[in-house]
Amino acid sequence: MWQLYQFPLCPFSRKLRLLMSEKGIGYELWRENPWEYRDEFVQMNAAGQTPILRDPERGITLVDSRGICEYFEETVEKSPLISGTAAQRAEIRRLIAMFDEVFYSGVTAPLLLERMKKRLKIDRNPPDSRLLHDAMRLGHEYLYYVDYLIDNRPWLAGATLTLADLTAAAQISVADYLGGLDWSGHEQARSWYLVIKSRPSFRPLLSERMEGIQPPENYGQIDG
Ligand SMILES: N[C@@H](CCC(=O)N[C@@H](CS)C(=O)NCC(=O)O)C(=O)O
Repeated sequence: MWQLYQFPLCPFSRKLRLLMSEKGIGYELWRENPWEYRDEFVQMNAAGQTPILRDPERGITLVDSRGICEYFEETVEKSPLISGTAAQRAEIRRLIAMFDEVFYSGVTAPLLLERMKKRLKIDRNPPDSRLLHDAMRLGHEYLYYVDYLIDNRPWLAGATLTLADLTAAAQISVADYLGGLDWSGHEQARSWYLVIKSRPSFRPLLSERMEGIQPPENYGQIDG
């Protein structure tokens, strides 16, 4: 059985959980707070980041969500999530990079800092309202971009559900948990997100809580 080292609000671990669940791959959750730099954890991943995926029986340790997702895409045929022509696969990967890199650094990471790490005293610096404001404004811009994509395609990267949808939804779900997204005026983005939230793969994420931090009331709702 795979062991996934993660904490509830790690968007990269969420993406991986969604992919594994869509592909029917079993795993158990192992709680890891990367900021504690546990010796065994840093030995597994010198970068000191979650997620890490481990199968002790087979002696396999995989690190970095993108590499791990590609590993399963190559080894598990069920529910392909990076498929189609080379151009279509490039589009899927473009959106994955956009949400994993730009959305994460501009929206999710500052929200995690201000609304998780500072509240839980993991980071002892004073609150920075400017940082929070900029992150929320950028989040709003991204919801416009999702509106635009969904105006033109059924799913973010094209005709079918792909890893681009799971990646975007994983990042967005963490920003939403932390109260960082204003959905008003984003009907297309909202309807896309509701469809993803309703999938069985998403349900366990929605019911999970980070200790000491409660999400807004509508975070777990799947009926609009
Ligand atoms: N490129 C990595 C990024 C992983 C990452 O940034 N993880 C964050 C948690 S969301 C982390 O472990 N940060 C270290 C910390 O918070 O101390 C991946 O895709 O797995």
